[in-house]
Amino acid sequence: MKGDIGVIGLAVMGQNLILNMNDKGFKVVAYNRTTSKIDEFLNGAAKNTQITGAYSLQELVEKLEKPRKIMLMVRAGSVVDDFIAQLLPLLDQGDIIIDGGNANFPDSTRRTRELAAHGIRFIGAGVSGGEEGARNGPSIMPGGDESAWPEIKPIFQAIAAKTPEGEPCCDWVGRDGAGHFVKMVHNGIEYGDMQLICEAYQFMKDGLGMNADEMHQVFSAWNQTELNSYLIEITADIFAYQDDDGMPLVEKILDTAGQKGTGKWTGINALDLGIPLTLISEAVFARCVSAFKAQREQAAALFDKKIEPVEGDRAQWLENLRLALLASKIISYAQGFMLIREAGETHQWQLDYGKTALLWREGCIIRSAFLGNIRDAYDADPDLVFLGNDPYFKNILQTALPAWRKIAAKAVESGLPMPCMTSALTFLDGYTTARLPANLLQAQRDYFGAHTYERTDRSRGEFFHTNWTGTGGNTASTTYDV
Ligand code: NBP
Repeated sequence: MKGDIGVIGLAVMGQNLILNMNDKGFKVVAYNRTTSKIDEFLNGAAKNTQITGAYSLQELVEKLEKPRKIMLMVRAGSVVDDFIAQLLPLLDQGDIIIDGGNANFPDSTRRTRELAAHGIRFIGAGVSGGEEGARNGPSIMPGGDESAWPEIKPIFQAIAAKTPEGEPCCDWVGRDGAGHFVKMVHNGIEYGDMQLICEAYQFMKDGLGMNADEMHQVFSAWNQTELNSYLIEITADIFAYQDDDGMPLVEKILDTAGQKGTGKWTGINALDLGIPLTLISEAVFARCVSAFKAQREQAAALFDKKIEPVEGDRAQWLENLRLALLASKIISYAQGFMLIREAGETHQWQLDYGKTALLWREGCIIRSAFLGNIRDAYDADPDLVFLGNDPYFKNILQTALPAWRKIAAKAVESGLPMPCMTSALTFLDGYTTARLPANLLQAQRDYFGAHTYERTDRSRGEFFHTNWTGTGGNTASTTYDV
């Protein structure tokens, strides 16, 4: 009997995906560059299963049913291109290569096109959920050559996480790099969600003077509200975790955050596409600031920095904080979906926003009840340009606004850094302001650079230049949008 699918890469993700596929009745052939890991796997976690091994790519190809499906779960980047180059001479027309790693989406676009020229179908599939997701049901975001989707759909939808209604958190996203693009935005949103929780934590700890046990109680309670999500749940757990000496472990962890680049890619894409992805970008920068540990310590001493305690009714502050967190989270997702919309239109991916929210509903790090509401919002209005315009989300934002402003103001007053909650509020204030001061900005641009402006009393598209000083000329610069 030949294998249904081959998986290359036996690190944490590959092994767990293979075991998941085996559980669902698929015959998997496993390969790894360091072949000793194949034996370790077959004699270990894969013992007494249908999983078989291949000790060369030639053997792997021979052991697979046609059209062959080969999934790469290896380090992203050149390793993927190297494997593709080695596989190419061994494959037949119509065979399928899937990259399940964290590829940058332009690479998936390039690979789809390069492989299509050789008659090989390429799928770039974002996989989220880490080790636990891979084993028990990840969120999978496939894009690339759509003709390959029906071939891999039964396997991918079987192993994927399921929503409470039983729908798989895996469906076709779009052609070329669309799957990896959506995975990238997912990771960006993850950066935002995590930073928002961290800002709430600092407000509680340094502002309200709460201890780990109290914060455990608050996050556990918040997890029973609209904030119900995996990240809030694990945050509650983290506060309950004690080191050997009985002290909360979290307080012994160095406050410098790492990052692997997907948040940065999301921010870069937003700038390229002209989308105000302020919250996720602030979350990336917050990690950058955290990395300046030695500089921060020096500056803290130099400025004699103190955080003023937050006085008043603690329960009321905590409810304000919960609402500020929820409202900020809505803005983060609203901005993320603005980016997805713009990219979809730019690359003509024909994305389905509601379906995208459903892909993240379970299985991944940002999984939450909230994503079900986003899906409902796009089901009600597939052309929704701003998530906050949906009645459900608008109602939360409007209800939360007074509390959110109090939290932002108190944080500024107390010296508590709160880049994401405050920038989210500023974004909403800007987005809901019909007349911004950009008229002055246009005047400045025209004054120094003859960049021209449009007038409120003339139709759009008519451009004017003024000789502001009487000494400049009347020649305007070329009109362009940036
Ligand atoms: P790693 O990203 O650590 O990659 C390990 C695999 O890559 C091993 O099979 C290793 O083979 C192979 N590899 C490396 Br490294 N360099 C190679 C080379 N020069 N030539 C051939 N093979 C090479 O594994 P992972 O953490 O399981 O992640 C797999 C993919 O999934 C990555 O793209 C990752 O970004 C993505 N991802 C990871 C997670 C997670 O939580 N870990 C979540 C979601 C997505 P060897 O055994 O011979 O060294």
